[in-house]
Amino acid sequence: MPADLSPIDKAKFVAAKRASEFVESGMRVGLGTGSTAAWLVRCLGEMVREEGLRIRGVPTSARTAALARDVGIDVISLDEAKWLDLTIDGADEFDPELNLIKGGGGALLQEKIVATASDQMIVIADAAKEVANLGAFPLPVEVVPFGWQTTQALLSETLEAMDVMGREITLRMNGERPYVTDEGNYIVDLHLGRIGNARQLALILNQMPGVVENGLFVDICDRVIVGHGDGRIELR
Ligand code: ABF
Repeated sequence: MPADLSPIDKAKFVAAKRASEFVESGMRVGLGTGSTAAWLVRCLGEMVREEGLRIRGVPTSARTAALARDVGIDVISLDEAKWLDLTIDGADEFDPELNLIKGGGGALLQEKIVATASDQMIVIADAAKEVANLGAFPLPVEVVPFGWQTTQALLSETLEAMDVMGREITLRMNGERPYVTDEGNYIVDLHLGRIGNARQLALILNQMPGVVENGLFVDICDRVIVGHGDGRIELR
């Protein structure tokens, strides 16, 4: 374990390290985005360099692709891989049914495509990500820039009739400009407070014109590895 890690980084590292033990030579592995997933990429890179691990990695963002190449992982596209044996990624929240909110890192579209194209998805997370109900973390929704304010207004109308507490919708910014995803889209964050029915909300959101994808991962995650600041890990 790297020296001088803060408790939160130690929690992320131990979860990532445990997840790396599920990776075997010959696998096509989806590589997540975010600080916890970055620890996984570093762990796998060390296994490639020190133990001769042979894997092909499919990144879920340009920044993960750059890190994976830096540490010596053979990076291929999802089209080259066609299907994945395992995807390991972070999350912003997970509930008792292992439903997730993801996208705080702005990579939800590629993350959901890659996770869905995998035999198994493992989430690695520090303990603070575990919640009884999803929704305290603002739900990211990827929208096309064309008419995004109209899309925002339609989303607002839809939320009026939904089982949610809050209805504020904010455009994610990068300084003075809108944040732009790897696909050139915008992200709006839905400040819902509590989501009563994640499955229903996910379906309704994706039917709306202008919406590309949402950060609710329902029935996709198979296992969560929870890391704690004292080095303990738990499996869900
Ligand atoms: C990524 O990891 C995103 O979907 C999610 O928002 C983020 C969590 O970031 P971190 O691991 O830095 O807490 O998969």
